[in-house]
Amino acid sequence: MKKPVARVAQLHELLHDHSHRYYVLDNPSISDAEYDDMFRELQSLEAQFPDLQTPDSPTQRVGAPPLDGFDSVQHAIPMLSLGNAFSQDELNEFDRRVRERLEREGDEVIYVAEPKLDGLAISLRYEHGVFVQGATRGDGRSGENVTENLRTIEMIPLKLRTASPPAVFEARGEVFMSHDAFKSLNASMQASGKPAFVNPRNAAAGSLRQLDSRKTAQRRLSINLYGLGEVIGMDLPPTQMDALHLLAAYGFPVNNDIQRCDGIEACFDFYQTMGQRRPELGYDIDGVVFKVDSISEQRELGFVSRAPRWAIAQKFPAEEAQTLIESVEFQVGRTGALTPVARLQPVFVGGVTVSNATLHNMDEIERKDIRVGDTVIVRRAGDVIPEVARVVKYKRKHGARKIKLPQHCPVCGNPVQIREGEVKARCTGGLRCAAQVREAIKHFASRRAMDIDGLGDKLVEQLADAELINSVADLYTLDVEAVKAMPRMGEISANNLIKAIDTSRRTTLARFLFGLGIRDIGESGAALLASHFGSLEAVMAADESALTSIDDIGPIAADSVQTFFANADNRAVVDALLAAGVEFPTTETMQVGTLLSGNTYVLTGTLTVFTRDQAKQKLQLLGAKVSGSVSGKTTAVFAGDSPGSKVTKAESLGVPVLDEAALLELIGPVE
Ligand code: D41
Repeated sequence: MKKPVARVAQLHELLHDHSHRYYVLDNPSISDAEYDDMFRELQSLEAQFPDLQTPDSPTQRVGAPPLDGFDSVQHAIPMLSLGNAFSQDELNEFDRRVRERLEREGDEVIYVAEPKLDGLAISLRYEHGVFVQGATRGDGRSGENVTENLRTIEMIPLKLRTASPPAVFEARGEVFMSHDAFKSLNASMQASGKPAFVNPRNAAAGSLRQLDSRKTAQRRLSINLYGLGEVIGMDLPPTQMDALHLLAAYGFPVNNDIQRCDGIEACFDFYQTMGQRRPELGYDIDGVVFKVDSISEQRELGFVSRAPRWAIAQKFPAEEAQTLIESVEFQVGRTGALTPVARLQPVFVGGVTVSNATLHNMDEIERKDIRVGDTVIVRRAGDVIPEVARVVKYKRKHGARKIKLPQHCPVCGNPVQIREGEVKARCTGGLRCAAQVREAIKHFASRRAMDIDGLGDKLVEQLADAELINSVADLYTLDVEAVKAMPRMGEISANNLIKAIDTSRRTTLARFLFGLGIRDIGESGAALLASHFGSLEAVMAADESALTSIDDIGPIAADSVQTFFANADNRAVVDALLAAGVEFPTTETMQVGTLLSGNTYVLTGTLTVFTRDQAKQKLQLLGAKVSGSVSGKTTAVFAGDSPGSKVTKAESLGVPVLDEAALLELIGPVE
C-alpha cells in the first residue's frame, strides 16, 4: 500500500489526466465507473487526511460557499479589444497598414485565423502551475473575480500539464455555451416556469455571473483559450501558433478550426469557409479573428487606443433587415407572463420571412425607445426568435405611439401586475385566464402532477378548442361521448381516458398542490407544503410567517402561494375540483410531520422497489427532509445499486449508510 501522500498525488495525476482526455481531447481511455472509483478513493483519502486536500485537487471543482458579490480584479496586463472589419475592402486595408508599418510591402504577412466565439472574454491565472484566479474581461483594465465559477468548468485544468510550470502563467480565452447545452438549459428553465435565455451568449454570461458556483456547475459551459496574458518565469513563444500549441500542451482546450493563413487572400478564404460552416458548428461565432503570427512583429506594430494594430475581427454580416412596426400585442404565457410582440410588415431576414418579433419586456421597450409606427431593425440570430434590435430614429413619423403595458390581461381581463424586482409583467388571472388555462391543464394532467394517462398536450388543445374544458375542473365533467367526438378518438381510448381521469381523483395533497401550477412552487415545494400543513385548508389559510417557517420556502414562494389562493377564480377552481370528488387519503395527513420529523436523509444509487422520487415523497410525507448532499447533519444515507460518491462521503463523516431493505422497513411499500 502506498503512503497516503503518494497515493493522493498519484490520484491527482490520474484524475487530471483522464478528465483532460474526456473533456478536452474528447477521447477517454477509461470508463466512467473507473473514473468514479478513483474519484471516490481520493475523496475518502481527503476526508481522512484533510491536510492532503489542496485547491487544485480534482475534488475541489464544486462546493465553494455562495458569494455576496464579485470582487474586482485588476488585470496585470490589460485585455485589449478588437477592431472590426465589415467588408473585404476593410480587411485589405488592415493588411495594407500592417505591411506598411512592417516595411514589408512586397511580401505576404503570415496570419493566424481563428473563429470568433460569441461568448465572454475571460482570463485564467496560474501560479506555479496551479489555477489561482479567473476573471472576466470587464472594461479591459479590471474585471470580476469569477474564480469559483470558472473552477466548475471541467475543460479548465486546475493544474498545468507540465513538470516545470512557470511562476506565473495567464491564459486568455472565451467562455461560451454550445447550442446543445443552451437548448437543454432553456427547456429546463421553461419547465420550471422561469424565463428562457435569449441566446447562448446571454446564457453563458448569466451562468458565469451566478453567486452560487453550484449553479454554474450545472450549466455546461465551454471554453476555448486563444492568448496569453502575464507570463513570468519562461520565454514567450515566438509566434501566435506556438502560443496556441503551448496552451494545448498545458491542457487547455484550443479551437480546432484555427488555421495559419499566408497572406490576406487566404484569410478571406477562411472567412468565407467559416461563414458557410457556421450553421453546423454547434456553437455561435459572430465572425473570425486574424492575428499577425509573429510575436516580434506584433510588438513592432503595437496598439492604438486599447486595440492591437496586429489583429482584426471580420464580422459576419448581421442577419438584420428594416421594416415597420404595425402594432404591438401582448402574449400571455404559461405562468401568465406578458410578452410584448411587434407585428411587423413582413420582411425577409436571414432566409425566412418574419412578421413577428419579440420586444422581450417593458424595460427593453423603454431602453430602445420603441414605438408603434416606428421603422426598426429586426435581427434574427440562429434559431432564436427574431427581435427588434433598434429603432431607425430619423424615420420616426409624427404619429408614432408609445407602447403602454395593459392594466388588464388582454385575454381574461384580470389585473396585470409587475412584482418588485422583476421585469416581466404578469396576468393575475391564474387558472381562469384562457391563455394560461391550456398550459395549466397540460401541467395538471402531467405525470408528476395528477398523472392522467392518455391526456397529452394535443388532446388538451383539441378539448379546449371544442370548449369542452375551460378550467382544470372541467376535466371531471367530461364524458365518453364528448371525448369520442375528438379527431382520431376511438371508443376504447375515450373510455380509457375517462377511467384515467376518474382514477386521478384519488391523489395526494402534494401532487394536487403541484398540479395547481402555483408560481415558484415546484414538485418539492408542493411536497413540503403538504407535509408541513397536512391539509389543503391549512395551506390556504397559511400566512407569510407560517409559510416561510418551512425550510426551503422563501418569501417569494410564500407570496406566490398567498397570491394564488387570494384569487377568487383560483379558489373557485379548487372548490370545483373538490366538488368533483378530488380527494387526498387521510393516511397522508395523519402521519405527516410526525414520524420522521427532524431527520434528514440522502438517497443515492438505483432503488428497485420504488423510484428515488417515490421514496423521497414518502419520506417527506413522514416529515423527514430529503437532501441532495451528505453533511454532518445527515441522519442516514440510503444507498441502492451502484451508488455514487455520497457513500464515501457518508462513511468519512461517520453517517450511517443503509440499504433499500432498511428503507422499505422505515417507510413501507408504495401504495
Ligand atoms: O474568439 C474570440 N472571441 C476571440 C476574441 C479570439 N479568438 N481572439 C481574440 N483576440 C484578442 C486579442 C487579439 C486582443 C488578444 C479575442 C479578443 N481579443 C477579444 N475578445 C473580447 C475582446 C477582445
